[in-house]
Amino acid sequence: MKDLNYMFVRVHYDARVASLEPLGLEYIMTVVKQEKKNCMIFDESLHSPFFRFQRLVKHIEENNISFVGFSIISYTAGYALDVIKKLKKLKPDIKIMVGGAEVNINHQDFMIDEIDYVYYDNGLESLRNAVRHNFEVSVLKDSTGLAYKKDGKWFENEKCPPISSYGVRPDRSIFYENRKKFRVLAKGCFSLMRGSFSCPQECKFCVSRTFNNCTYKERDIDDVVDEIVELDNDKIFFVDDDFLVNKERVKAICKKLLERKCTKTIMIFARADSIVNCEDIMPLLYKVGFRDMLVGLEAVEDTTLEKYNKNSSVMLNKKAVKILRDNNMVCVGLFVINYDFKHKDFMNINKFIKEEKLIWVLFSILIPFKGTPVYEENKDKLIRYEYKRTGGTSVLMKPEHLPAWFFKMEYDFLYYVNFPRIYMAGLLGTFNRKYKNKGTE
Ligand code: B12
Ligand code: SF4
Repeated sequence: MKDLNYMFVRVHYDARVASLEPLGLEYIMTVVKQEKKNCMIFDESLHSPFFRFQRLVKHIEENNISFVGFSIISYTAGYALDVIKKLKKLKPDIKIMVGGAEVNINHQDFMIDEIDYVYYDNGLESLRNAVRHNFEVSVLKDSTGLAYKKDGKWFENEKCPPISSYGVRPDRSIFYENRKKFRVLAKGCFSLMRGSFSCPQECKFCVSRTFNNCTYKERDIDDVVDEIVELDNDKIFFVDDDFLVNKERVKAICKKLLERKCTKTIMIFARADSIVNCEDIMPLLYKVGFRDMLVGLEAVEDTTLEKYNKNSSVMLNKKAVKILRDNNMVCVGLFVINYDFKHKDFMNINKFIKEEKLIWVLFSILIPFKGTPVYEENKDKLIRYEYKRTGGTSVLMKPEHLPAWFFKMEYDFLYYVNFPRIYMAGLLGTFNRKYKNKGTE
């Protein structure tokens, strides 16, 4: 069979808060290139919002592409499926594959006529093997985490066991060529890194924990440190769900970064209880360059945290915020708006933000993602559950105490009250001035 020419697409997304490199596709690019095949990434968000489909087709034709892979998260799945259907109609010979977070969790939803391959494996070795053999059916039948068609009928394979490494480094050429276009609101240009897989906790609304067969695994410390040091950017954002899970490992990473005289600014996700557990090493983390932690505070009532099985408490949340404040680190408070909220609950969130002096905050209306316990508990109550409404800003269930329009208004109000402060911080350069690691401490 003739070699395929590959293009991997990230469809456009709402990049107002953050425009970030397509790390998942950068990993895939490495694997495909290592198999000596032509491969490119097409990131729609880097281009103008006009004539998107025409541009995609132009890129396919100009580069003689015969295989298109789409990266899909729930929020972008509806749009991606529309594009796929149009593309398959226009160019029936092109092979189409899908992968990404939503596909990983609900792969059967993508086993449709217009798609040829569905990829939901934990690692990338199965993909590598398929690429090496130009997707021959005889190879696909043993390819883990991959669904394919034979004689018009779908076949699906089990995922491989959990992984602790992709075994390769991401090909970041798209990032280096478009640095100016990748940035986080009010903070600047961050590179993404992954140091671990999945999360050991079991919050009922969360999809991240279901990745990697629900098994938390860590990458080798030296490998992580090497990547941090070698990366050509002074700001790094770890996408690990809780970077502070394993205190001894964090200490070892810090020690090695100090030895290597690394002076980068690092942003991470961290649970409140992990921050509290790491209180004594916060000065060390600061010294290394950890300046910014996104913390899933979720709620300001213990009863709500219990409903989510968050395994945390408001007291712990407050303690974590204080620890970060005392150590001169940014706490980005992530809040979830529950459908049982009354007016006072919205007000209490604002009160909490004020009292705890939080500058950076993000709010999401609870998304009952398919594949989570929250979805199972509420699937009969969902209103217009469509992919494009899973961005955290849509009302997907009837609020228990407020009319839906008023509930949405209360939610929007949280942004109106809190975002001017963040834009202001951006204008004043607060992040770089106060928090950036200047390597002098
Ligand atoms: C970075 C990030 C973002 C960025 C970039 C998003 C984007 N469109 O690319 C920003 C900040 C903009 C963002 C925004 C949002 N995000 Co986000 N985000 C992440 C995060 C933290 C890391 C993603 C990442 O880089 N992972 C590392 C790489 C290596 O993994 P990967 O991308 O999954 O790719 C691997 C595989 O999936 C696969 N793969 C990926 N694509 C493809 C394609 C093909 C063809 C193949 C074969 C394989 C393949 O290969 C890769 C290597 O194994 C994840 C959390 C997580 N744990 O992954 C959430 C996550 C993806 N986001 C999520 C959500 C819900 C959102 C938001 C709706 C915000 C919200 N309210 O929660 C918005 C919506 C986007 C928008 N604004 O338009 C969900 C998606 C849930 C779902 N069911 O799909 C996640 C999983 C977080 C969560 N636990 O809820 N996000
Ligand atoms: S701690 Fe965060 S990543 Fe882990 S299960 Fe809970 S919400 Fe998901």
